[in-house]
Amino acid sequence: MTHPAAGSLDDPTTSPFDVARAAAAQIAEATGVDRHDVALTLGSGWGKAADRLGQTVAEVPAAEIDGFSASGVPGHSGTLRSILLPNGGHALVIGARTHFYEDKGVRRVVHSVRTAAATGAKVMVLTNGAGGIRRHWTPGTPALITDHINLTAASPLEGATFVDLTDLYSSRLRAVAREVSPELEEGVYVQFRGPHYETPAEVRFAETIGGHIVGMSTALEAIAAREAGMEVLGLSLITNLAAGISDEPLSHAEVIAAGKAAEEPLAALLSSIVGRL
Ligand code: 8IG
Repeated sequence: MTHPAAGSLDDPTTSPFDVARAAAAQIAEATGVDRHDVALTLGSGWGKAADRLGQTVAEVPAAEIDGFSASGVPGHSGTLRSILLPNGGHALVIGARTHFYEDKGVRRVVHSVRTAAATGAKVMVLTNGAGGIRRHWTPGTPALITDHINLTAASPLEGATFVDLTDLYSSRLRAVAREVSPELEEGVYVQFRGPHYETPAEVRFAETIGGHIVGMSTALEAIAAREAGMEVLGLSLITNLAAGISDEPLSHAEVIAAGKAAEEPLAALLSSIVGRL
């Protein structure tokens, strides 16, 4: 079966939801799985969790699916995987994230989330590697996102689309995560545009306005997930203390190393959570 081209995300007269529907149809065809129940975007440090979730049914290079582009960040796999969960459900694992700082447009940033919704997913699990503001957080600490502050000055919503963001990071799903890991840290995620890390002054600002975690990805995706009617679970891996919180300068190598070291416990945490969704 072939699917009609839905048009380009770069064309403002094309509906991004039509492109997402076309992408979902392509995923169904490529994986043989008609509907997915839950979708997960795996950020830095979270990649290994995919292997723990269940049995991989199919893996597709994201670049073969409408609207996706090859990953621009080392440490992101660039594939979409369909996994059969032990409970019989189907998980779509998104290892390809487009960041706002890539300047490909916010439609591309949230295309994976809209596509996940179009595959039928009712729960969107968003994970990331991020900087930590709380002083007791050491690199490798996972944290539950309780809310966010979006400092990108952008929105994935187009036109007069007024979407309520109360309880965006679902209290039901947070309770599930805390059942699995009662001591799980938590905090408010502040999204900056990046790709530079913050200055120490910007980190003090983020703390003053109520933030605990600084990152470059998840807030815009969460908004699109809510618009699409999905329940959102957000998890950060604190790979580094935010700039100025410690005396250490930040390095991408440090971020990758902290992610690698945390892979095993994160995989165990995430698979336990997904098993209870
Ligand atoms: I990994 O310290 C990672 N991502 N904004 N700040 C921001 N994003 C990040 C950081 C950080 N670490």
